[in-house]
Amino acid sequence: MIDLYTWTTPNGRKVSIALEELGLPYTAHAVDIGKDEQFKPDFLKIAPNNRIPAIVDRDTGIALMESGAILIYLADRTGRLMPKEGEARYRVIEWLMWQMGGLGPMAGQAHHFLRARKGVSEYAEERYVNEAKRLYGVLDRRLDGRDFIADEYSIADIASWPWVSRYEWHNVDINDFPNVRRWYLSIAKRPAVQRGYHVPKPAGDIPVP
Ligand SMILES: N[C@@H](CCC(=O)N[C@@H](CS)C(=O)NCC(=O)O)C(=O)O
Repeated sequence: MIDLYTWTTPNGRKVSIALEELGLPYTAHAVDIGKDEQFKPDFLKIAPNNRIPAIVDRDTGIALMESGAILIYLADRTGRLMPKEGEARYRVIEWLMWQMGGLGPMAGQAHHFLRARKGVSEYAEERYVNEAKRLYGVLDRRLDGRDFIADEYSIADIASWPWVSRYEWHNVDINDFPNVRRWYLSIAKRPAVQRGYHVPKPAGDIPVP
C-alpha cells in the first residue's frame, strides 16, 4: 500500500496516473497547496522541499519527494513503464529529465507570470511563453513518426502529459504542434490517465483541443 500526498496539479497527476497505470493500491491524501498545507510539519517530514507530490511506500518504508524520483521508483518496483537496462532505459530517463528540468519549470513559470502575477513583468511573460513554445517544438520533432516519447509508453510520457494538458495556461496553441496534439489526445483516452487526472478530487474535464 502506498500513501500519495498530492493535489490536482501536473506534478501530482504524474504520480496518480502512474499508480493507476500500474494498478498499485494507494491512498491519496489531499495537500491543498492553495491553503499552504504543503508547509505543515508532518508533510515536511516526508517532503522537505514543501512541494507535492510525495509518497510513502508502507511495504518498503521508503518515503520520497520529487515526481521524477517517484516515477523511477514505481517503474523499478514493478518492472514496468521503463526498460530495465540498455539504451532504451537511458532514453526514458533522458526525456524524463527533459521534462523535469525544462517543460515543467518553464511552463510553471509561464503559469506564474500569466496567471498568478499577471502584468508584473511583460518580459517574464514573453520569455516563459516563448520557452514553452520552444519546448513544444522539441517534443513535436521527437514525436514525428513515433507514438510515444521513448520506444514504448513509459514514465517519460506520464511525466510530460499532465504539463501538456495545461497548454491553455501557458498560452500554447497545441494545434500548432500536430505530433504533440496526436500524442496528447491518444494518451488522454487511456482509462488510467482519466482516473489519475481526478486525484485527489474531481477536477473538471480533461482539456480537448
Ligand atoms: N520538482 C518538483 C516540483 C513540485 C512542485 O513544484 N509542486 C507544486 C505543485 S505542481 C507545489 O507543490 N507547489 C507548492 C508551492 O509552490 O509552495 C517535482 O517534480 O515533484
